[in-house]
Amino acid sequence: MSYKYLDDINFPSDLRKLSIDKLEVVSSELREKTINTVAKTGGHLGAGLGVVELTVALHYVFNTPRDKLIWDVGHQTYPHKILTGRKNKIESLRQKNGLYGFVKRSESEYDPFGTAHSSTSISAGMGMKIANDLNNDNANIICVIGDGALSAGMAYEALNNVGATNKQMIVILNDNKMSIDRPVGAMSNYLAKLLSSKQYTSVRGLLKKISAKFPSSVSTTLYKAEEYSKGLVTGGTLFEELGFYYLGPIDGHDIKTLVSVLENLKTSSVGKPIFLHCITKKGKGYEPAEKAEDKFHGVNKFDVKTGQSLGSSNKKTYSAVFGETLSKAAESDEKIVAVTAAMMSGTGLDIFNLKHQSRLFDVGIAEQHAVTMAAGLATEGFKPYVAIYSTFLQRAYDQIVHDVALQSLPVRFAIDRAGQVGTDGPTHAGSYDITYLSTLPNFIIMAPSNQNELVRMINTSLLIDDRPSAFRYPRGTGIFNENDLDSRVLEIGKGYIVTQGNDIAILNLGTRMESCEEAIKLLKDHNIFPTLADARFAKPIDKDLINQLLDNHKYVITIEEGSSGGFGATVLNYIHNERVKPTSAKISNIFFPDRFIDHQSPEDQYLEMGMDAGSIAQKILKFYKTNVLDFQLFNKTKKN
Ligand SMILES: Cc1ncc(C[n+]2csc(CCOP(=O)(O)OP(=O)(O)O)c2C)c(N)n1
Repeated sequence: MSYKYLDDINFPSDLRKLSIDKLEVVSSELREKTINTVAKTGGHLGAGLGVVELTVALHYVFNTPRDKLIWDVGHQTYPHKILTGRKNKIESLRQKNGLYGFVKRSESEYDPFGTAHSSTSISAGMGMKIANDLNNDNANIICVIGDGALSAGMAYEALNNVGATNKQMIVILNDNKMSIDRPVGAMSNYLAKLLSSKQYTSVRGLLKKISAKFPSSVSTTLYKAEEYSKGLVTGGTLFEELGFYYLGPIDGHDIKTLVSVLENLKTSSVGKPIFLHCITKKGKGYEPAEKAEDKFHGVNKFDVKTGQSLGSSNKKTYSAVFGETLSKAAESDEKIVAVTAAMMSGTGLDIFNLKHQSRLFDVGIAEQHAVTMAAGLATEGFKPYVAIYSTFLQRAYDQIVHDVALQSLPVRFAIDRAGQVGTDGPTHAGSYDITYLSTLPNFIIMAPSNQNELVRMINTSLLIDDRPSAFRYPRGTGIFNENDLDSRVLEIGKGYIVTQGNDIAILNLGTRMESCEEAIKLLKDHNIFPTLADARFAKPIDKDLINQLLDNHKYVITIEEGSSGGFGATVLNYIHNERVKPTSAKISNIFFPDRFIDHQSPEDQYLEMGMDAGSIAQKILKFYKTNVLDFQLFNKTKKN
């Protein structure tokens, strides 16, 4: 596909050579390129389409990369990547060894701050602004944050700090009235009110209002730019009260307006932070996205003509099993309540919401608040289920420690996206929850090895009434045997032996179970028959089971989908510090390596980490070789 202007634009410097009247066409070409790319790669589409004009205008007006453009979340940056030296690699987006789906410093000098978790942009920008001031550097700092991301506490901490200074940095609110699901909260209501506000005024009225406040250079140019001033509100907004110069709302798809406003902001000195309110449309310019409920927030590969998704699986996801099971349990237990931090559909709680809307609480992107709010609910005898992705739960660690664990409150954590998550990469990997929860007194931590087990763990958590509990499960689908549904609760801290073998035992926690079973099949050919056990609990660990494995095997391997310091470490801690009886068994632990794993398919990630079936089998074979357990047996099988 060839593009009239985009073909010659590789960097913003190429864009800046064009006259302003070409930018509309550039924007539509950029939009088309973005759609065609995501149709092939899958990924985040709606957010990027909503900021096409803003992206063009920002790179046109500001001297990036010297001026620092900091995107919040970073899922909207595909158009930005195309304009900043990555056009020819854009179809490698989210693929192995390809471009990252969010912002990554090492990828480009146009990416001054890495991101994927939301609401960090203003804080990072403030840090850069302070550094610039200390260095006598007058580069501009521009942070672009969405209305969804503005629901997080961290954004308010930053606004509170920045607004009290005279630092002239620019915060652009990309207000598309969407988070992943519908946005929630008082700020969202406030922004809507602002938009429909009676404070809209004519250019003359506007000028009168602002001339007193703005230095003359801004007001004069504002006066000239009549087209963008129509919807401008000044004075009296919350953002002004916080110490910002508030400008807006303006149409974030009107490229000429955007360019003139940004030019003004670049050249004028207002001696204060600036808050520019842009109204945009998520999915803009692509009908299937505009019409879709989620505005094509995150999509699989799709057919550009129809917008139809290609290759999505019909198999049940772990999230859906969670949503269904909790919803069913809530039918007979009115104390069950569910909390999500802006991830209702992602966590499967949309299923719960269908039947129990009054007991579902979406707090916005506010993981910390979600956890402490759940703690409050628990004090009043409710059974709160906080469903948060492992990676986002990291935000709420102090709340977990101080508000939940320390008070031993029975908050139930449904930890989704545990383990590697594939193409979303290291910013989204659920690597640390076993580790950071295992060290907390009072916690019960479970990890199902399949979806049937997840059902049992949810049912078990219902009865854990005197302390916090968590169950963690991966992204995507898994083994679900509807005919074998067992809703019985589990005995706390008890695992079980899945297959009894000899010499070697694998003690598995979580959904590596499938790979372990596969490894055992591979080892059969070598006449090696390991025992396989399902630990079920990362805390409390099953000491009897561990003793049994140590006493009856020469080699015990633990395996878990998480970082060091997790389940394996707890087992070792028990063996070294608590178990009285010495053991001659060799013990090793398989867990995530001490590095971040790049985005690629989950299969490739587990292969890279040596956690796939072949690698597990190899590890066991190596043990046979190096430890000469039964050398003859090994040699014999090798010859065969
Ligand atoms: C701390 C954190 N929690 C949850 C998410 C998941 N998430 C990704 S984008 C998004 C919505 C962001 O909404 P907004 O900022 O308005 O951007 P839009 O997609 O509407 O452009 C959410 C909740 C995240 N990235 N970070």
